[in-house]
Amino acid sequence: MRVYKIDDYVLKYRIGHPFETEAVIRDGEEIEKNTMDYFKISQATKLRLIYKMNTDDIVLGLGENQRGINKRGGIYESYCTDDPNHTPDKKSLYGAHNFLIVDGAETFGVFIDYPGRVTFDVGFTHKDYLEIIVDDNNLDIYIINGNNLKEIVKSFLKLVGQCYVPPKWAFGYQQCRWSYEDAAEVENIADSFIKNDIPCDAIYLDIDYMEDFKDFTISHERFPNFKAFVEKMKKKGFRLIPIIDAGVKIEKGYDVYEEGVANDFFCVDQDGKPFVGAVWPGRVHFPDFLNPEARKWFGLKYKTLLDCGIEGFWNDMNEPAIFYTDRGLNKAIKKAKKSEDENLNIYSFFELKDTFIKISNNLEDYKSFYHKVKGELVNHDKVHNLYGYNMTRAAAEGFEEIKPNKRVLIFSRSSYIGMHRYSGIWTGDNHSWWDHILLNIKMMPSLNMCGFLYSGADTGGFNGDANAELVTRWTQFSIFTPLFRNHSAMGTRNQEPFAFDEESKEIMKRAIELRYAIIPYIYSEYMKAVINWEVYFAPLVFEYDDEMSRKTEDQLLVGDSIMISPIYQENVTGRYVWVPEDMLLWKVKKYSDREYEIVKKGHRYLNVEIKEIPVFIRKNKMLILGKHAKNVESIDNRQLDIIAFIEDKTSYIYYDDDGKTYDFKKGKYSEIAIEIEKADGEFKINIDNRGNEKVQRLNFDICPFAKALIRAIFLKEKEKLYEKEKQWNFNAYYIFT
Ligand code: MIG
Repeated sequence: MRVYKIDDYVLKYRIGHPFETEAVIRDGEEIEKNTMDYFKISQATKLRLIYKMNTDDIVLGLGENQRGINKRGGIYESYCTDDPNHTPDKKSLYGAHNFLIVDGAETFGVFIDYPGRVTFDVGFTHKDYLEIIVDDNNLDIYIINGNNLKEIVKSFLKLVGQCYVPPKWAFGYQQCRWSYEDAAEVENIADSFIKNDIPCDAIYLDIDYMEDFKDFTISHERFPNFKAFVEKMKKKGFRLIPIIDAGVKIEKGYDVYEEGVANDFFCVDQDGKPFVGAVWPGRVHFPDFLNPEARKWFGLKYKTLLDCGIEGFWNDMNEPAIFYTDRGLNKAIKKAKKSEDENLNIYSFFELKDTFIKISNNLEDYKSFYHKVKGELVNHDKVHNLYGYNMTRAAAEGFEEIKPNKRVLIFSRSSYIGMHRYSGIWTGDNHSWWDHILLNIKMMPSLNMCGFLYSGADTGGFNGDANAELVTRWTQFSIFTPLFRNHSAMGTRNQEPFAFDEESKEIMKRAIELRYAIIPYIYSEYMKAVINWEVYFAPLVFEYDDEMSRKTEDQLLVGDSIMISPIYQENVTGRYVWVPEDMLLWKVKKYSDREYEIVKKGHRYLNVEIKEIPVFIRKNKMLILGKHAKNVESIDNRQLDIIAFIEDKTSYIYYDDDGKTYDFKKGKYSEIAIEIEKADGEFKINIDNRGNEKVQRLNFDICPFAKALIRAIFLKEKEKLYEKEKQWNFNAYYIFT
């Protein structure tokens, strides 16, 4: 074991000769140390780390996983899996996010940087033991110290690098469905948004837009003159977002296939021949995304679509999902044939059935192909969790080359820590189940802690049929997730906001309008989180240290100013809420209606009618918002509103930038610093405008600890007078009585 000091808070323990995952972006200096902090370590064929937890410890993190925000009581396996049934017993989903934080007697974070299988037994086998089992003895372990959860997360995020930032329009509402089959149908969906006057920024193209499911092709039959269609749709206000799959169809004459074979860009089997698996198009080869040249080649392929005016993509099936291989299929067929004349009983029948079920995503298949890394063959199983990461990295690096300094929307299904620098993720094939709203709520902060800020679930649920109430309540939660996309599977009931009754449509429309109205806040908080190494979604325990807040699983802090308490149960008109400090409650039916209520710290049953979205503004915090428009680019932010809940003093930084480039990395962005102080019943407002040229007026709703609500208006009165001094570069002093 060799130990490296990354900084005062982070130590790296290197064991054996790990595969370079490129999850971490920082190096350290080797130091003299031969014991590991916190964990007992044992090495045999597998490596085990054991930590005895205290009764009151909570364990957070692990990104895309089942169960709670507090991961205690569960067992989780990092081995990226395409499993469309996210039931509570499942140990693996699509991502491998090996970072967790223990908070209690000791508070520390641990990141297991190993790209094969890792098991996290968080008090499952024995309630008091956290045991981490790694299938190998070559890995890096990072231990992150800090005084509190926020500090630990900050150190971790600095270690793994700055999160991806999509174009600003990608914070708008997005509509997807697997089976918007042709141009006419896509346009029809767009027109329905227009007709119903529901804001929307993007419509997705699922696998049907391709020709025979071949990547980087377009079906000319279903999408004649694709480029013109993309343009036409953009004029209407919608971007089209095509899907790209990992598998490349084996077909003579298909350029991607031909080039991949000619250049050895595909993963190989033990004989060195391109490995064959089957997915959508039937038999495919899998690009070897661990090979930088293959990555470059694949990344540049996105140009075909970028050249048609496409500005966003989603990368699917990149665990990689494998429907079958000849090996698995033949084995099952043989078994079936042999069983033909048998009298199958409970054991033999289920064995036969299992053989068929296990044809897909079979471990033996993952063990039977190889990557070429620096001239050496590496078994896929050992680096399995890096596949989706590197497919998506290929895309992002391609974009950077094809469209330098232009933000392109990209998110992936499979991921590993580090991929968050290149893209976002969506959480895969959930169900139209109420439980999956709750799972979505719990997953968001966990993903954020692992760096994945641009994320969201299929709103309304992917598999299965949804009813209006489910889609409504889910939409009312998703308005807060950076990626806000309604998506459903082929063959299920349609679930666009206008797919149900009039009343539900109206309610969803109001929710989506609220989303657009709070984009100033959402974007500002997202960007500040990115820049300052923070999370956008946090569990209450990040801010409040009372016992209830440590245990609250179904309320979240969104950015710095607000708390939400979504409804995730059917047929209810309210729920219990833990209010960790006095807050200002704004129950939104229509965001133009402003009625607030001060809610005292404590337990409370909150009525939440189907029309309502409760937004809690924290004490001494402000929520900034504007008005909705048909899409993000049409939003007029010359006037913004501020809802402030002030006991004594509060400040807020409103961030904005061009929304299109990465210039913010060079410090090119604007801020408006707003400070409100209450003294002797008067409010003093200070506004410092650092470069925002759009906003001309701020309206304040200030709620003090008094019964009466005071509405204050600050405006750029006498525009001309202040022009020379640069608007707002002065202190405004206003007294409200
Ligand atoms: O196995 O492309 O998660 O969002 O609609 C299904 C069809 C393949 C899985 C994705 C889903 C997408 C679907 N894909």
